[in-house]
Amino acid sequence: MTFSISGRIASIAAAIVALVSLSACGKPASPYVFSTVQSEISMAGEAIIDVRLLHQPSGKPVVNAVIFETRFDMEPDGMGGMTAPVSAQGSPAPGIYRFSVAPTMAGRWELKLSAKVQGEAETVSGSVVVTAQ
Ligand SMILES: [Cu+2]
Repeated sequence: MTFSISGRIASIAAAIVALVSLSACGKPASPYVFSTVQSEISMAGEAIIDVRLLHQPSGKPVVNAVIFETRFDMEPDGMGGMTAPVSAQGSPAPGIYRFSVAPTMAGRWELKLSAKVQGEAETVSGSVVVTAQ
């Protein structure tokens, strides 16, 4: 056996570098991007959030996505535990998904979404941030 100490240190160092770069990369970025049509909503009465879902590589709107999970909370302002009702209102235009929300406090709210997209095995997740005032 002729393992040298420096050789073993080098291989341990290489393993650490591999681990660090693996965690830095994490999950590959999703090609699907959620964005808001307007980022400010009113506290007076019912507020509507229109969310655009885009397949970024092709630049095409994603139609017929099935959004099956939503959460509306104040995480952007450090209040992830403060939630408010959200209900899906269908798709008023291709690639646009409408939600009605009822924010209970002025500030930044995050609408978190999970969707099934045609031809995509994995669930597509994302969020948009709006300011209630
Ligand atoms: Cu709050």
